[in-house]
Amino acid sequence: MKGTEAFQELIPLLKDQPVVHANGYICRESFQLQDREANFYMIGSMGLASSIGLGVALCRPDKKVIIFDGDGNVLMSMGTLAMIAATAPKNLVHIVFDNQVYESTGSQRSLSGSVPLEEVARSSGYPVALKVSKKEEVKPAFEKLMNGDGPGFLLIKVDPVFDPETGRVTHTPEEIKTRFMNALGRREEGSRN
Ligand SMILES: Cc1ncc(C[n+]2csc(CCOP(=O)(O)OP(=O)(O)O)c2C)c(N)n1
Ligand SMILES: [Mg+2]
Repeated sequence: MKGTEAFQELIPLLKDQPVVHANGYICRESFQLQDREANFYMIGSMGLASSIGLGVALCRPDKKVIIFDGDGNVLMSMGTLAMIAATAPKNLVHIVFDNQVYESTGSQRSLSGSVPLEEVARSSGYPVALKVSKKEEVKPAFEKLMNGDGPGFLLIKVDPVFDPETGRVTHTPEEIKTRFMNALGRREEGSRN
């Protein structure tokens, strides 16, 4: 499955959930397919989508929060897997597009070919950690995580074939932040924190 195909499977399944994106092609693909106010694009620093997503999930237990991550991003911030597992927000779904390379910077090989990230997540303490590699497996795995208690982890194995013609996110960081905060809106009555 191509990386783009994995996004094409997932994006139509989104409703109004906040989705925090890792940098590079993860942002670019999602932005091209469907820009959403509830998308937070981390267009700068690598490795931080998971900790931003964790923060949003802890602050907003009334919402299911989704992270779109990359293998290089996860490997860079592996400690965040432990932090997510230890804080254990039930409303967090962590999805990793694993193409086994740092594709956004020229397809240098990452370590995810020999380090099974779903096993790292499972042994860190994520209650559910799934791995899929076929297009038709993406939707059922995503729905299982969305319908159950998290934190849930989904590793999607994809071929390293993002299209370099895919445009970049055109919003400024300030616009991204303001839109995202507006989309999150008010906390519902009775929510914690
Ligand atoms: C702190 C930091 N280091 C390096 C970079 C450069 N950089 C941007 S995207 C990227 C690769 C990300 O790899 P991965 O998460 O596997 O996503 P892919 O590009 O393969 O979709 C790198 C090295 C950066 N933006 N920030
Ligand atoms: Mg990658």
